[in-house]
Parts: sequence; C-alpha cells; structure tokens
Amino acid sequence: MIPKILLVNPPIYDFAAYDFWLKPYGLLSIAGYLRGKAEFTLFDYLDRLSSTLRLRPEGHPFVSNQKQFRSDQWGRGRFYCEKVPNPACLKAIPRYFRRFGLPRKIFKDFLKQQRTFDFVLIQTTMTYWYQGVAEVIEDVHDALPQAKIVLGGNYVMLCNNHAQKLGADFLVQGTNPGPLWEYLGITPDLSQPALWEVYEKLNVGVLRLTDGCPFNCTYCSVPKIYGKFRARPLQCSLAELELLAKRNVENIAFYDDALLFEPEKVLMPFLNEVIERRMKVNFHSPNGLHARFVTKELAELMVRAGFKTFYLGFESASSTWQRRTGSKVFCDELAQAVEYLTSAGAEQQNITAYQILGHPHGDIQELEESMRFVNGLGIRGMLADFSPLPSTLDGEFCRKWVDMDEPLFHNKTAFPIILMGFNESNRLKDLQRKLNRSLTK
Ligand code: B12
Ligand code: SF4
Repeated sequence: MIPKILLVNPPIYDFAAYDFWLKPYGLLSIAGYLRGKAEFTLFDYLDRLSSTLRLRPEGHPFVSNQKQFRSDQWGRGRFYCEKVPNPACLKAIPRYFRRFGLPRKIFKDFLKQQRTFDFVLIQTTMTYWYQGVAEVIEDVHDALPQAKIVLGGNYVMLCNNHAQKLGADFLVQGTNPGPLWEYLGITPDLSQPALWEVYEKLNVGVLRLTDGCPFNCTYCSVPKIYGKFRARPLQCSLAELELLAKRNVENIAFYDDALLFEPEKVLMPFLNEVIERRMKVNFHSPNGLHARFVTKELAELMVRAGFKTFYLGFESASSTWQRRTGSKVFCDELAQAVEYLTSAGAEQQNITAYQILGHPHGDIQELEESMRFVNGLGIRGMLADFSPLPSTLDGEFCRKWVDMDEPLFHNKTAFPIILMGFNESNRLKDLQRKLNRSLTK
C-alpha cells in the first residue's frame, strides 16, 4: 500500500493579494520527487480554475467564469475574497484586511468526503501569511486527527521558532528536504519534474532553472538561505517544460532569483532548445531580473523564445543607496537593458522596474527622483512595498519600529505605513500611477 498524501496551498490573509502567477512550487516540486510512490490529492485554495468547484454544482460567487475573476491575457487575475477583522497588532492600519481563496467550508466539506490521508503537506509562502496555514492545520486536526502534518517553504525557513508553534508534526527546516524522505518512508527520485498533473485544469506554470543568487543585498534573505548560486540540470528543466506544454499551459513564470546570471550556461541553452523544439509559450519574470546581465544578444534571444513581460529589479536611482544595499544594479545598467530589450522587440508597456517603498533607509533612497528616472526611460514603474525580514541586515534594523518576532509585522502593506505614514505612502503610490498613465498618453 502506498501512502495517501494531501497537498494543500492555504488561503491568504492580507490587505491585498493578486494572482500574479502564484503557484505552490515548493510543494509541487516535493510531490514531483515522489511521483508514483504515493497517492496524491491537491487542495489549492488559490486555484482560480479550481476543480473542487465541481463538488458543489450549485455554483458559487467565485467561479472562474465570472467576469471579475477572469484571467488577463497572461494568466493573472483576482482571487475571490472576504473581509475579515484586522489582526490586533495591525488594527491601526487603515486598510481592510481580507481572506483570499476558496471559502473555509469548502475545505471542511472536502475533508469530510475524503478517505483518510496518511500525510498532509502544507505550503508556506510569505512569513506574514501564516494565519492561512494555521487555519488549515486546525481544520485537518479536527477532521483527520490521525494524519501527520508537514510544513515547508519560506515562512518555515525564515520564522522557524514561530512555525514550530502552529501544531504541525514535521517541519522541513531548510532547502534540503532530505529528512522528509525518512519521515515519509519514501525514497525520492530527484530527477522528476514538479507534480503539475495534480491540477485538473492549468493555464499557468512555473519553472526555476537556478537556485541562489551571487549578490548579497542587505534587505534579502536569499543569499543566507540558498548559499552559492547553482544551475539546475538543463534536461530536468526541459522535461518540466515539456510536461507543462503537454498540459497546454500558455504562460510560464520563472521563480529564479538570478535567472540571467551566467546566461551562457543556463538561460541561453534553455531558450535555444525552446526555439529548436518550436515550443510556443509566453515567459514571464515576476521575480525581478538583473538589468546588469541583459546584453543585446540575450535580449534578442529572450524575445525570440517567447518572453512577454519583463520585471527588472531596480529599487532606487540613488547611487549612495545602491552601494549601501549591495550594488546589484546602477542607473546606466537599467537604461542600457531597456534599450536592448526594446530594440529586440519587447513592448515598452511590458517592461517594468520595481522600486522599494518603505525601505528603512528611505532618507537616502531619493524615491521620487527614482520614479521619474524610470518614467524617463519610457517604461512602467512598480512600487514594491518593503517587507522587513528577520536575519537580514535591513530587517533587523527595523526592530526600531516593529516587533520582528511577530511575522504579521513583516506585512508589505503595513510596514511602509508604519514607517512613513498612510498619507505619504498613498501620495507616492498616486504619483506612481500618474507617471505610468503619462506613458499611455
Ligand atoms: C517566486 C517568489 C515570488 C512570487 C510569488 C510566489 C508565490 N507563490 O507566492 C512573486 C514574484 C509574486 C513574489 C512576490 C513577493 N515576494 Co517573493 N519570492 C519568490 C521566491 C523567489 C520564491 C518563493 C517560492 O515560491 N518558493 C518555492 C520554491 C521555488 O522554493 P524551493 O526553495 O525550491 O523549495 C524547496 C524547499 O524550500 C522545500 N519546500 C518549499 N516549499 C515546501 C512546502 C512543503 C510542504 C515542503 C514539505 C517543502 C517545501 O522543498 C523545495 C524543494 O527542495 C522567494 C525567494 C526564494 N528564493 O525563496 C521570494 C520571497 C519569498 N519573496 C519575498 C518578498 C519580499 C516578496 C514581496 C513582498 C516583494 C514586494 N515587495 O512586492 C512580494 C509579496 C507578494 C504579496 N502578495 O504579498 C521574500 C519573503 C518575504 C516574506 N516576508 O516572507 C522572499 C524570501 C525574497 C526575499 N526578498 O528575501 N515573490
Ligand atoms: S539580487 Fe535579488 S535575489 Fe540577489 S540578493 Fe539581491 S535582492 Fe536578493
């Protein structure tokens, strides 16, 4: 008898959430390594094409064919949500708090109808989203007291002490899932792609060609958690792409931290193979590309292979701020990258530069000037609200303002408001909207 495993991607409790190509990729990767060695069922609260809806034929307000929840041309879209009270420590934030994802009752009904599961694997993502994880644990404990609950992912890695208290039976503490195989009593096959077939309907997929990042930005947890930059085996990534293409997935988001580093070893051979095999998919880079590594040749290859949206990590035009936080990019490098991308055929409206809002060293960031600089390049700007992370230099500095041991204080909507005030945060967001609108006139 092979074990029965339930995979859960929890609902999100937050002021805002949007399906910006969100998939529980860590969870699906773990399940992929165990393909054929366990019986899997998925419950993804954030699946906007959810098959669980079929269990409830009377129809629900969040069904994917309703206009407001329909995907845009690249597969992104809104989640169904309900207003909930702000958590006590975020009472002072003048924004509505919500629960995003399928209603709780659907999961409870689903658990009642299912056979028993031996294990329940739960994805954790942003540290400040742990309330959704706690809700799932509570419901599983109630309905399936004998099932063993396993947690893994970013929240567990960054807030391990906090996560220990949620009531799970086993936590995958780092990026090496080794101890999990022993706990489950299954030998994995690490050459297997993520378990995408567990979705009945899929329009968006995720790939990751690399792990880690060669930089060491003072606000980021990646260098500490992932260590040295490493490429994943090209053949495994291509096999995963083939699997996604077979499922008719049209949009693929890269979850790499440094997708463009050493491109001749990683991205270029991958994209050449995509062209060679005549695969027709749209690629996206929501997780910020390094402008420094965009060359003329790479830009042309990316556009030819199917890249449609380009998100570039920029953060600030102030050279003082850039040097102080890790020198990942300078202004001339952003300008050069934009020129290469647009000359290669990328549409300007699909090129976006991220800039941090609410950084603790905002005094030297010159954010307004940075926004105008980006606008002057003819591309869109997007303010990336700052989320302070424990164990990073900048996150630890934020203990001046918030209790960093309470992950809700890492909330990206809340922190900039706590630091700079609601009006100033809104003023800068309005300015960003205005600048972006000016590009379309
Ligand atoms: C992809 C990504 C995104 C995607 C969305 C991902 C998602 N599904 O929600 C996008 C681009 C939208 C995004 C947005 C943001 N992100 Co982000 N993102 C990432 C990234 C690169 C990967 C996260 C991920 O999906 N990991 C899953 C897989 C890919 O990880 P893996 O290590 O290969 O998994 C292995 C193990 O960890 C383990 N494992 C992982 N999951 C599980 C689950 C189980 C059950 C088990 C057993 C094991 C297991 O096994 C896997 C296989 O070996 C991380 C950085 C990083 N490298 O982790 C930042 C990161 C999570 N993001 C971060 C930040 C700051 C943000 C933003 C706040 C940025 C901004 N200001 O806008 C926003 C927040 C969005 C929101 N709505 O609040 C921070 C964390 C913030 C926090 N407080 O938690 C991180 C850590 C980056 C950083 N700066 O340090 N992000
Ligand atoms: S370049 Fe990006 S992933 Fe790398 S350390 Fe800096 S912020 Fe993190």
